[in-house]
Amino acid sequence: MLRRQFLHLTGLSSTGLLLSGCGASYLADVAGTLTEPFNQKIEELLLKPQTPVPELPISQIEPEQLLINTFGFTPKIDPAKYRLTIDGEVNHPLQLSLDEIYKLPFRSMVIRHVCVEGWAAIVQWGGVPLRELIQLAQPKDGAKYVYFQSADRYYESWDMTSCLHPQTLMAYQKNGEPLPIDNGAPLRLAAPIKLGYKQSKWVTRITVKSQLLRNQGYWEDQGYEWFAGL
Ligand SMILES: Nc1nc2c(c(=O)[nH]1)N[C@H]1C(S)=C(S)[C@@H](COP(=O)(O)O)O[C@H]1N2
Ligand SMILES: [Mo]
Repeated sequence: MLRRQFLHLTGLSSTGLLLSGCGASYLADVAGTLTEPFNQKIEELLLKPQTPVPELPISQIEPEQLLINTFGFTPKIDPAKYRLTIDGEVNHPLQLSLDEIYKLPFRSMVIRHVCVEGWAAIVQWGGVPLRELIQLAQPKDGAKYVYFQSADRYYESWDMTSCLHPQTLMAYQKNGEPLPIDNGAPLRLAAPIKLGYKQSKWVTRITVKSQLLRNQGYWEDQGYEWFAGL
């Protein structure tokens, strides 16, 4: 496909999605597939600098604009008993407590959260970059996708490249405070490179996979775009 046509499709996909929900998902899927450099090894991906999204000043945070968007129930998680499982196509499957997660490298960022339902909010998220967790588990060659299971039975899957992006966080802080339960405590995905529905709250399990099969995501399985890049 010509680059011009491709850019046209990409442009269509994001505006179309914002205006009409799942209406443009077919075109978006085509564009998404073309942008995924899936044939690279993890080590190459980790070394390759990915373009960061410009971050915003703290003064621009919009605490009232971030609407709670929870489609099922709000799970009650005991922080002392909580464990994050990382498994699948990895050499070192692991389980981490919150205290162990809090000791890992910390990053915070002020970015725009964009929900497909037509609202957006500037938020500060703080937490551990997902790439740190994935590196700890040591994915095998051919690991291209990552599945996220949440305590409310929400589920998602991402491409590995987006998971290794430096601004993809497993967040435990919002606007400089401990993450509220409604926003996904103790641990949620937060990234400026994907639409809101990709950013799972209450994540309990991260599973690395070589193939993208069924159960791609709670909204994706109802017709929404899988890549959902911003
Ligand atoms: N587990 C879980 N994660 C979820 C959702 C959900 O219902 N359950 N909603 C998604 C949607 S559509 C959006 S826009 C954001 C909203 O995050 P917030 O409620 O912290 O504003 O969470 C996403 N992650
Ligand atoms: Mo959303």
